Amino acid sequence: MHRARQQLAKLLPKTDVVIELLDARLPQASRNPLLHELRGHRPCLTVLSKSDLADPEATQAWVASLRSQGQPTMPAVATAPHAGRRILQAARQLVPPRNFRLRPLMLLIVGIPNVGKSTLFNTLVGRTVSQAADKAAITRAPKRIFLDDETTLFDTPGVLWPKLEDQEGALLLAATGAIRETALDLWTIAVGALALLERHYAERLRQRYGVTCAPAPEETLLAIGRQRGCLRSKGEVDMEKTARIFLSDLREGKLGRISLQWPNH
Ligand SMILES: Nc1nc2c(ncn2[C@@H]2O[C@H](COP(=O)(O)OP(=O)(O)OP(=O)(O)O)[C@@H](O)[C@H]2O)c(=O)[nH]1
Ligand SMILES: [Mg+2]
Repeated sequence: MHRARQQLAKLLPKTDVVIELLDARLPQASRNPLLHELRGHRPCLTVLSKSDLADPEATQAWVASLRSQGQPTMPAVATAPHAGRRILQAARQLVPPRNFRLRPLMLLIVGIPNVGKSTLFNTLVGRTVSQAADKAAITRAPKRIFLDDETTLFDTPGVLWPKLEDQEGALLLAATGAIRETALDLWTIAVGALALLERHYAERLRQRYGVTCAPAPEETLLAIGRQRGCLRSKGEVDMEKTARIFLSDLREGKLGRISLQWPNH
């Protein structure tokens, strides 16, 4: 991570526009304060990525909230071809006009691990040039491509910040796969995510797992384990297996479009 930070610090002085990807399901937890510091006053376009997995109502509220703070923001599905054109257009508008043939516009895609940077990079380029996969820390070094005579685009490795002090934030990052699972206990991640889901999506949980939310999320998760037949030989719930099933369902959108953070909550 330290290396990734140094690589970014090297590229930023030449950058015209930073395209910062936030996970639309958790825009606050996926915003890296370090990136904010590094980019200084450079123009920045915030892209709420994976918006196809997020609750449309929450995404709309986030876009309005961030824009009202003066931050150019748009939602995107990185895999959709039209997403690329809209993002490029919006980024170009943030730079005063100049002869871009003499000094091409330099765009830098940044964000935490697994947020969809390389997927967006490939969409903007129109073919797969950067490896993308559902695992943190896939991109290891910046990748440059000349989009046309007037535009240079960089994909960069995901950057997290050294101290994840906000416990809830760290948990959300683990639940969506930005932090590798070894960093936090699977059961703890699943219980924490479930506790948040119960606030807005109790009905979805009932529909998918046939459980009603118990007073404690641990109990609800144990009930999910029982319903799914995740049992050990003595009839005890296999906690790790249950947590894995629940987290995969969440990550793959099997619980429907869900947001884990809302503005002003
Ligand atoms: N549903 C959905 N999945 C997406 C979207 N964008 C990216 N993904 C998926 O998210 C996973 C991570 O994507 P990457 O593009 O590799 O993420 P990254 O930010 O480059 O990750 P690192 O290089 O590890 O920092 C992949 O499985 C992508 O298919 C999106 O808009 N919607
Ligand atoms: Mg990548």
